[in-house]
Amino acid sequence: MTKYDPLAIEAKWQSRWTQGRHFHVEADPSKPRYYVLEMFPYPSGRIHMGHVRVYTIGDVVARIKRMQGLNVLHPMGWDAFGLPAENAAIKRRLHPAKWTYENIDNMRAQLQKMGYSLDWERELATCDAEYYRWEQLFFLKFYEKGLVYRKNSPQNWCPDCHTVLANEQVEDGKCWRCDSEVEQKDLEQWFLRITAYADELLADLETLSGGWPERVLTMQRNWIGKSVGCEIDFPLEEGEGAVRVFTTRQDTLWGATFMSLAAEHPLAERLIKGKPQEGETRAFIEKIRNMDRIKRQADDLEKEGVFTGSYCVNPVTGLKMPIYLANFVLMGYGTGAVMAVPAHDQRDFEFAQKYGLPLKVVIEPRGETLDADALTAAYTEPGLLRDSGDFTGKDSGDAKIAIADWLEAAGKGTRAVNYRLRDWNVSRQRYWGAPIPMVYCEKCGVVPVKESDLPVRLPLDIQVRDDGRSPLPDNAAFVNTSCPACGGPARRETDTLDTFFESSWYFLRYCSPKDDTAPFDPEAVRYWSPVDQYVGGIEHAILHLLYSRFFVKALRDLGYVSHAEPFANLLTQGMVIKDGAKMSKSKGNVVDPDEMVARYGADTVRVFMLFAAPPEKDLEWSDSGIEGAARFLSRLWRLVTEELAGVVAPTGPCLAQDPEALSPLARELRRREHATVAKVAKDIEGQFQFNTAIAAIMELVNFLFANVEALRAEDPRAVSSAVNTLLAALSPMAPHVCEELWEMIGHKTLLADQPWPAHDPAALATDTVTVVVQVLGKLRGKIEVAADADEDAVKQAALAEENVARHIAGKTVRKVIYVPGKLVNVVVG
Ligand code: ANZ
Ligand code: ZN
Repeated sequence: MTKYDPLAIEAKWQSRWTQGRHFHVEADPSKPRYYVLEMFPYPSGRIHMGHVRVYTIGDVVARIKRMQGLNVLHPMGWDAFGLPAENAAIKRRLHPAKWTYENIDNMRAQLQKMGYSLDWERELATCDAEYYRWEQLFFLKFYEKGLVYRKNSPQNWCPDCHTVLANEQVEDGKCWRCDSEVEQKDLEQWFLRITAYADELLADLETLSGGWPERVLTMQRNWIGKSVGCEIDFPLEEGEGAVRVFTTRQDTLWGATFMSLAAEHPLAERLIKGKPQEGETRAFIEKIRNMDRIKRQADDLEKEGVFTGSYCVNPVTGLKMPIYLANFVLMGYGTGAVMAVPAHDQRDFEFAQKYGLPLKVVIEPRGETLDADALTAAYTEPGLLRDSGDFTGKDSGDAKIAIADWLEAAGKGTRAVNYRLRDWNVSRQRYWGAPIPMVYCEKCGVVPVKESDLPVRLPLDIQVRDDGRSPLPDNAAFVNTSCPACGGPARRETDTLDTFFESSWYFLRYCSPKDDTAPFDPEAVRYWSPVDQYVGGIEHAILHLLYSRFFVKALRDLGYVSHAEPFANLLTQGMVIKDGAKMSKSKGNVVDPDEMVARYGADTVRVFMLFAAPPEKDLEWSDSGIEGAARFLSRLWRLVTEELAGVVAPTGPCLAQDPEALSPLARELRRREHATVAKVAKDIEGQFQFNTAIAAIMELVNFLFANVEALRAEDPRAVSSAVNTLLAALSPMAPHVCEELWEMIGHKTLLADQPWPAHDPAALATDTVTVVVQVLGKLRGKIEVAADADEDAVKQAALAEENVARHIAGKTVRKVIYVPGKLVNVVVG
């Protein structure tokens, strides 16, 4: 008997798998494929338990699919650009490149120790020019197509990170990375026109339903935020022109009593000029401009505004409406103007209360009368229209449609759709990113770099600055270039691309990662795409997933790919927590994977992670839990190498055995063996219930232990089959120990190459009944069938019975009659 020595075993199998290029795959259209991908890690320095969890989940899926005969792509790489590298570099006085590549080496070694069945030959790092040159090409192609443009606009600016942030990267007015208060700053920036795809990004969420968590679909829907309504003109009281509003509630038009504009509204200047309150108004505009967008949108924002001194006219009631500037109206949404309906909109209600503006009720609950003076809050529910001209008495839902029709016919307004989604600002004022391939020429203006001049390499001979500012603008060798159009002196763009640019297409690059003539081989992408199973954190539910979806659609329209959605199925795993909180250095509750692997072995860590919680739930780290997993694997080891030594032969899993020839105990073992395989496959497939799958395997181990003496004596073949099956079924979760035991019982081929055990459904039945078989009324045999076996299965078994078969040989079966649970009569002639 040898001792279970996980570290020795794991090193041995990891090197065999690598040497045999075991998990390397090639596209092969003659084979069905399966692409399983976990979100690639940021090379922060060390693998943490969160990584271990997500990569273990993906690995089990990869291994089981491989055993089920699919050609499985399971790659790994590094999301290697980004701020933390730069910040860490500043702190440690290291070059970001050195820091990043060293981290990659460390983390690769850590991942390899986990025994993941990855095709390491496809490894990529997004900070390599061989990678980012292709996204520079995409940038140029997008530019040609009008999907990239440059714009000066107020941006979210993080003073500590010295860079702009996308809206998605601002959380509660704070930087998602460093928690600093975000400021507003006017800057020239590059944008990707993701809004051109708003409709398709929204519509195609339907096609993902079922494959993606409903929660993520809802978050994406809300983020895209489609609003359907009308644009309506309110003529100015003085002079030409009108204020155009966007409203989703045209049914409340008769109740609009004042107008609220964004402080940045282009009409503001004209409306306030020369009015007595001009000074006060200007001061207000200044104050609002400096507030950040996120705060202006918050529900609990104290509503504030100023009267411009000007009026407009309600186009249906003729009411003279004072025009205000209001802090909650944003210039970037709709038209930057809101027809205020204080009786039916809560923000307008609060505003009206504060500034003593009139309320007019135009919607009432059926059968009730609302008194404007008695309202304590806006009535925002549907109801019946009142005091609304020809539409009075109509249901508000119907009135929306009727009023939109009427406005269009009367030329007073048009139907309009608005999206909350904004174009994606991809400019970052940081060093460690992919250079944006554009130059500025004094003569020609903005000029794209020639495709043949790609990549624009990020210069590595730089000194990181202590204040975090990018060294690129001071790097003359990088900045000074010649204009691709006129050849005259020009300056390079020194902003770099948002790192979400890299992660928006890496899953395509994995299909042919070494291609140096194209971003990817279209044939390979066609074969492997879309990713069948994507696994990653819910924190990427909006950003990364939306950008990737957009990229695939944009690349499709450029002719690069032929599919429309990158990820067919998505699993969002929960966090790993300890003492009720997410593991983090600041909380001091970090458990280091390396330490755990050194103490227990990777198989134990894997089994614990999979067993402790279903994947979408948070996983609470527990020392007793990992001890339990370790005990289970030791028990399995002892069972095979000691208790059943000499009994188990390399028979293969789910051995075909005649149940009648087995003892009752062996028959029960056989039933459990088949039931375990069926359950493991079913629990993992689609459901990812690794915990119940492992529990089923544990039960089988317990049953073998409990009956070991009797089983040894009675039926070694049944025992062999059960143990072979057990190892095959557990191998996706605990691959090393299973390979080792598999080899020890005498197999010459790797377990990783075994087909998934095919269980016999008939073997699952708990009770069997004896059915007599007659041929032309004469008893010719008896068969044992499952009590709940279906008629066809029983008839087939009857015809196949040895003696019966002899009696019908050479004759034509005219009819087979089945009396359930009792008798089969075969009529021949
Ligand atoms: C009149 C009205 C009456 C409105 C009512 C609502 C309720 P969503 O669904 O988010 O698209 N709005 C329009 N542009 C705005 C802007 N730039 N800043 C702030 N608010 C703006 O919301 C559409 C509603 O938000 C519009 O419909 C408008 O107010 C307001 F009983 O118009 B509503
Ligand atoms: Zn030029």
